[in-house]
Amino acid sequence: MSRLILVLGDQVTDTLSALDAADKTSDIVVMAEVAEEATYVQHHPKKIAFIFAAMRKFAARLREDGWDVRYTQLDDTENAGSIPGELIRRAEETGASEVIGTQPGEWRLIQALEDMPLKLSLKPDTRFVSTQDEFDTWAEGRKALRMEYFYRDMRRKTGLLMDGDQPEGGKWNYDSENRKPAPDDIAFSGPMQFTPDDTVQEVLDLVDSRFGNSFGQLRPFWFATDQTQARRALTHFITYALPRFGDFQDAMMNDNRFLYHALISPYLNVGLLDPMEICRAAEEAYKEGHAPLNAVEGFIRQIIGWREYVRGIYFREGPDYPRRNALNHQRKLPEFYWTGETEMNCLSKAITQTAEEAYAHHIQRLMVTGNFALLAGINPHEVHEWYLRVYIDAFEWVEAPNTVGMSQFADGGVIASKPYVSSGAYINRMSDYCKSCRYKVADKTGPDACPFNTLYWHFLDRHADRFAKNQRMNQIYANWRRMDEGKKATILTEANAFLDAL
Ligand code: FAD
Ligand code: DLZ
Ligand code: SF4
Repeated sequence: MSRLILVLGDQVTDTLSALDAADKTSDIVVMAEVAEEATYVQHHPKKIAFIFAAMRKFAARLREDGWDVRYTQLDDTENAGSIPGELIRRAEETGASEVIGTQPGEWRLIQALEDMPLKLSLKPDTRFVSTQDEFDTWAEGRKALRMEYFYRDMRRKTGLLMDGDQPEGGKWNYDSENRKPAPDDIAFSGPMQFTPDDTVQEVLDLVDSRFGNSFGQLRPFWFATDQTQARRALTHFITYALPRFGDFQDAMMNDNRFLYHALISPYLNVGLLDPMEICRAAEEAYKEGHAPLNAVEGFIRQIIGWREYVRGIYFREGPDYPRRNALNHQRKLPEFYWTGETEMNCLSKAITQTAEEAYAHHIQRLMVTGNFALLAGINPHEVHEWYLRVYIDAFEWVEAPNTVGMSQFADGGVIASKPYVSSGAYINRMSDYCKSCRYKVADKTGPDACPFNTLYWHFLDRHADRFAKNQRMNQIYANWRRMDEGKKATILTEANAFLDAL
């Protein structure tokens, strides 16, 4: 009897474990655009369009390859509205009683599939460098789960940038060379952009009519939506941007949204690109003398280090992870996260860009929107939902550890050894945002003072019980204690007034 092979919107990969386990001659592939996945949070329209287009093109490829694919479009009248609903409908239609899938990247969907009245077999997602067992074995018994040590194991496992059993160049990590401030101009013209073909146009019209009122702009839409395009985008990045990627990895600019970043996370996360394919291409660029070690090591670390590590954390920590709130932050997300209308130029730029591109790079996410939310004590679950909604690459397994853990410290330090907070000085050092801001980054108090400056001390003061004993924060707390009492009182009063007005 035939079985149903489930392929989800972020599983559009030929080598998917569910397809590997299937028999092309008798099994039936099920793919479905469903309201539940498109609305469990109100995704950015670009994200929905990207996923639907990639799904439609992948389904066409599977058909060409001889698979029987039952594909449901969002506006099909018989659409059951959810993945389990569609599987049940297809089971009735075909007489199949068993479903084979690849483990979804979200606890919510795993649970929903397990609750279905159909026999289910979920295969591990093999599109990662490490397995969950490997991660759990690494994590077992460790006092702190620091990414750096996991990353070294991944270097040893893959052999990437290894010289025998030693790291290439003698050091594991070249991050200290990757913190150059914003340059005057950028020689890279940005990621490769694709003109929407007929499939993409059709999806754009559908998304416009159904989700046109969600946060963010659908058009222009230029993302790659199939493997061939994604590979071209990768080659473009390796050729033109990778050599400078490291230098300006943390920089931010008013007039350049992408700097030397790859913009490959959406392609990687839905499976149009494979992590090892990307890392080997980057390593090759180093070996050929095309890109320096600091750039290539920094880039590879993001993929076999951070990306694999956050996935391990998500599945190790369990379904309650996105609800954690270790610092008991309860303030509502300010309205300007949806409009970009704030006089704080850094936030306005990062949010406006997010609305237009469904993309902001790591430091914009961590040290602008994330930093502000943490300093202001915004409820981390609201922050988590915001990130899950607004970015084209956002799937819970990767978004939640980055937001709840790394950015908001809401997991109490599972990921970060100290909170990622900074005053305006950091943003000023790494960007040109402050030059065109109504606030003065040099002012610590007063009507023109940068709000990050007062909020920074407010955060440290209100969480002194937790952080003052943290060795990595000793110096900062010593500075706070040494500060004149009158100045401290002014800072806290002004921060409170700002928060009250939010
Ligand atoms: P580059 O800077 O060019 O890096 C190359 C690749 O490395 C990325 O494509 C990505 O696959 C990987 N990578 C880099 N940093 C990380 C990281 N911290 N975790 C996992 N992978 C990483 N990334 C997502 O893919 N999805 C998310 O939903 C997401 N949410 C985030 C939320 C917050 C609060 C923060 C601080 C970071 C988040 N990140 C997320 C990580 C990172 O910001 C993005 O991966 C990166 O900006 C993607 O752009 P890029 O392809 O140009 O990356
Ligand atoms: C994100 C998303 C969206 C918007 N729509 C669909 C869809 O209609 N059908 C589908 O199979 N997958 C979709 N996805 C991706 C899923 O939400 C994703 O597989 C889970 O969140 C697990 O990562
Ligand atoms: Fe942001 Fe402060 Fe700089 Fe304005 S002055 S851009 S609010 S850091």
